[in-house]
Amino acid sequence: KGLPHFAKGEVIKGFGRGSKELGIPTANYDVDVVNKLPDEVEPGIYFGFANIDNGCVHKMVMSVGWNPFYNNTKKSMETYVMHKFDSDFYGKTLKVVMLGYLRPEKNFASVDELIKAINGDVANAEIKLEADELTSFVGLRLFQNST
Ligand code: FMN
Repeated sequence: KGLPHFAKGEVIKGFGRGSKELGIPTANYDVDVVNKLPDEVEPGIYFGFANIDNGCVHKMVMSVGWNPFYNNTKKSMETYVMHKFDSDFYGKTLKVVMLGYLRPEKNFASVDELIKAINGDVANAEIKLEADELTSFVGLRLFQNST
């Protein structure tokens, strides 16, 4: 419900756990972008496409909610862009289109299990985003325009 959802905003610093603890760097949006998320887009893990500063469009997975494993107090949208980048994207513009829902956010007994779950999400997203009706989103004008 509420999909596809388009979002655009500057990447801000999260808690920095993504890259250090998990080895999975996530790009965080500020509250203004999070607040634009319609209520029918429930917390959970989503897949779609993303780009940075109008660059190449890559697959992405996004966690929406409160990260029960870390018990965050602020709702967040954390995007893992499925591509190897040389540097971080703080201050850059992240555009995303959320296309599908994978699972609810869960709590885990260990960081290892969280990492396993995220790797599973990436594998699922990889397959689902190959669907013909979704690949057309790669060419979206949103990703090219500098507006
Ligand atoms: N956090 C949870 O507590 N439970 C989850 O089920 C969960 N699933 C995630 C799935 C994906 C695909 C991603 C990218 C993140 C997920 N997270 C989940 C959030 C991570 O805990 C979070 O990205 C990490 O704490 C890094 O946060 P930071 O950027 O604020 O440091």
